[in-house]
Amino acid sequence: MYDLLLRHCRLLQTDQTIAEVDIAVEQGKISAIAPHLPGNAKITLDIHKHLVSPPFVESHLHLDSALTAGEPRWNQSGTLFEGIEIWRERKQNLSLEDVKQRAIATLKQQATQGVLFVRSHVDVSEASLTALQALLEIREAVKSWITLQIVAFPQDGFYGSSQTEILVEKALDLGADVVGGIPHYELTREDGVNSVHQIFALAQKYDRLIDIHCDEIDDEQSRFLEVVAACAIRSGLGSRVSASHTTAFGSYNNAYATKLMGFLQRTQINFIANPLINITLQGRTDTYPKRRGITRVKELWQQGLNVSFGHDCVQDPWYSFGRGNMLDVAFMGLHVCQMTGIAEIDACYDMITRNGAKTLNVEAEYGVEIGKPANLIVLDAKDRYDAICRRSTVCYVIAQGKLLARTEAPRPHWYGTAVC
Ligand code: 17E
Ligand code: FE2
Repeated sequence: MYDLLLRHCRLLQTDQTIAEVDIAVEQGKISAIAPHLPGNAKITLDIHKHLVSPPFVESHLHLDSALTAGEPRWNQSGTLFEGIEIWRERKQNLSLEDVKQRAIATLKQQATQGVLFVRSHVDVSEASLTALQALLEIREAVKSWITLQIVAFPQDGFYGSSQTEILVEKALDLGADVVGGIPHYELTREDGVNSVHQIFALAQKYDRLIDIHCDEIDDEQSRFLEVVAACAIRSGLGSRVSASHTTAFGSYNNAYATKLMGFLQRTQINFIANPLINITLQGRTDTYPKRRGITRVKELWQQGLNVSFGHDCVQDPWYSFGRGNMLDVAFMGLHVCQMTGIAEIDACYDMITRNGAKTLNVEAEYGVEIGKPANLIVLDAKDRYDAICRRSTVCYVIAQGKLLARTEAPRPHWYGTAVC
């Protein structure tokens, strides 16, 4: 007797082919997958040939600032830098309860829409480390249904104050999973370069992953990605390193970009693009033509580098919109990056699922395969293209073998007259 049996699934398998199968779950794990499984289960669901997929992976989010749009004021210029200033005001009156309540609301919203793995940056620029404490508690409180990774992120700069470097290290001591940074926002280029070296040293000392906000600016002279690449090559940390945003890469001249691409291929580092946010924040100093302000997603993907898409913001000082839906992210990503060929559309789906799992280093527990934890979602869709095209409803979310959320797909009733 199975704990849970899903009948008539269209399963997106690890090799990306789709198979019509039944899926059985026992003790939180996937115990059988076959075209027709005999036997009974405590709970049986008829999936009606809907798409069954591994869950969405949110590889880049800021949970500490989520759901604060308009507090204390609206971002009028729409720039990254005004966002940082507004957040600096807002974060002066954070409490544990305030952060926890907004973070949990955001995680529930995401999980309901099929996200079961999240990497969140948390600002560690304030001496109290309130936001970090809140997210450490939340990571523990949600672990039976969502895997949360926390990045120690010094929003005001690694050298933003004389204390910040120490605060980043303290955050790692307290249990942050990932070391973060923001080299393009340091006072000088030299500070930016030094911060990257320091981030790698801390990652090695504490045995943590690295995820750097890198070159999130339209300045074609912002070249910290090459520093990250050099450190990754020399340290051998490679796949444990992520470069987030890298929007300046979209503005580099092709001669430099081509050389850099060759170096990047030697690194195995992961790239995270945030299309909803960067199409909105970047290009603000341009008149016309106005840049798209996104990294070279298509070319990185064509070169075989691992790229994922993140949401980045849910209603915060940088971006007042966002409902935590990863299909919205993929939809914007394929527009902004012009990835409209069918293989490219499928790749954009991979960027919100398995590529993100690779970035988070959770591949061992990710994927709908026998023996793995039963984390999966059922979409009101036939395939990856259909899911993105219609931003399909995630009808069932199964987390660690248990039904976590159910949403009915909208079924409009037509009362107009028939046309023919
Ligand atoms: N902070 C930052 O430096 N960049 C961003 N895109 C957000 C916060 C959302
Ligand atoms: Fe970010």
